[in-house]
Order: sequence, then C-alpha cells, then structure tokens
Amino acid sequence: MRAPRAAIDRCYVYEPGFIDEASRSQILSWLATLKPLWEQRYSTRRPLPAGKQQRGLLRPVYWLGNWQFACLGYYEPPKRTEHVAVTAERFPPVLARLVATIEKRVRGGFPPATVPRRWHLNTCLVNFYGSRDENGKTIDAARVGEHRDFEPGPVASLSIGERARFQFVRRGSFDAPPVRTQWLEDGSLQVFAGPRWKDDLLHRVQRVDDKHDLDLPPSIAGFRTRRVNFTFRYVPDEHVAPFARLPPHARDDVREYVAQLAKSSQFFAEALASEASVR
Ligand SMILES: O=C(O)CCC(=O)C(=O)O
Repeated sequence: MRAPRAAIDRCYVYEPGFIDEASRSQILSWLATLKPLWEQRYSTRRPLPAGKQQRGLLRPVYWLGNWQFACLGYYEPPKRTEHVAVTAERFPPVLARLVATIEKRVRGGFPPATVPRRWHLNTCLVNFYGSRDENGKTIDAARVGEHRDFEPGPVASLSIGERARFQFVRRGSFDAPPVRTQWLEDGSLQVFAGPRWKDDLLHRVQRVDDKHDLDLPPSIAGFRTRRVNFTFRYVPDEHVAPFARLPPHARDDVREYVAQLAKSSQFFAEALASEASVR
C-alpha cells in the first residue's frame, strides 16, 4: 500500500536557498550602512501603563516602509491602527526586487481568501539576533517569545546568517510540543497566512545557532549579530502617517528616536526638519 501523501498546505511556504549570492552580498553591503535602534518598550515621557515595567527591547531593530515604535504600541487592528505606523525609508532595490518575487508567488499560490484586496508588502522589520556584552559578561539575546503578527494578510520572512529554530505553538500551552518547528536557514524564505498560522497559533524564535562565529553588519556597539531576519508585512497605506502628522504626544514619545535616526539617515533628517512646519 502506498503511504498517504502529506496534505499540501497552501498557506505555508518554506524555501531554502531563496536569496541568490548576488542579492545576499548586496543585502550585506546595505546592512553595513544602517544604525539600528535600541528601543524602550514604553514611553519615557509618560507614566508607565498599570502593572508594566520599563525595559529595553531584547535586540536592536530597524524598520522600513513604516516604523512601528514599541512605545507607540505596535499596529494592531481593529483597535490600534492610527498613529502607530510612522513613515520610514523605502526598501533598498535588492529587497524591493525580492519582495516583488514573493508577492507574485503569494498571489499565484496562496488561497485568495487569505490575501486582502490591497495587500502588498510595504513594511519590513529588520531583526538583529545575537549577544550583548553586559559588565564583561556575554548575554545571549537571540530569541523572540510567543506572539502573533497583527498586520493583515501573509507575512514573509527572509533570513541571513546562523539558522534559527522557529516554532508555531498553541496559545496557553507553550510547554507542549510545538505544532510545527522549522529551522530557518541562511538565505531562506518563509511565508505564512490564513487563520491557522496567523491567528490561532502563535510563533516564536526559540534559539539561533552559534556555529560559525559570525559577526554580521552593521557593527553595533556591545553587540555581535549572528542572524538578521527581515519580516515583511502589510499595513494599509491609510494607516501610515509621517512623523510630522502624528499628534503632539506621539511625536514627543518618538522624537528622540527620530533624532537618533536622523544622524545617519537623510530620510529621518528631513522628517525631523518637517516638524517645524506644523508647530
Ligand atoms: O526572526 C524570525 O524569523 C521571526 C521574527 C518574528 O517573529 C517577528 O518579527 O515578528
């Protein structure tokens, strides 16, 4: 008797070797030009939310398309859509090219019901995974706890560097065996969509290998990066607002970050300067 064939899941793709060598080296050159931010989870200008403690994010990040500052609370429709996604730099040509290929594949292969009408990958979170030095000790920070991505439609992710153990888990049973474990390898693409992968299950990065003594660009003071992950998402364009159009309290919350970015980014230098015209 023939073994039953595994059911094809049209809402999940894992493709090793998606990033070609030329693109990989262009991505690395572009990464070297970035100055990622270490963000605080909550506003440093307003009282903390009840029961919460201020903390720095575990890892430095950079956003493209729009920047979802942690202290503004991240994009979460339907209740949090306004004033949380701040216009940011465009994708560099190499990422724009890869994204165009991914969007084509999604439109051609994913069930139409899982792809919103105006869906396009206009947002990218660049995650830097590695270890930081703290008082002479090395602290590993290469993981992300269970969460879901609230942006509507398929989410695509590209990985560079050491492989990461990525897992989908059931809510509330994080110690139970994961529903799916996927090692995300250097150069790979992962895409998932639909209610099962996006809403019912949570995902996490449990750990990242450290086998090749990698130190990926850019150089970040006190931090050694061994994996860079790009997650591409869709935020409806009407929910993306330029810094100067944020309400005053939100501008106050993020101005220091924008000023920090402005030191090495023409885009954010202009965003900061444009605030003067609305004051
Ligand atoms: O690093 C990864 O592969 C996943 C990152 C992630 O889950 C996220 O950015 O929401």
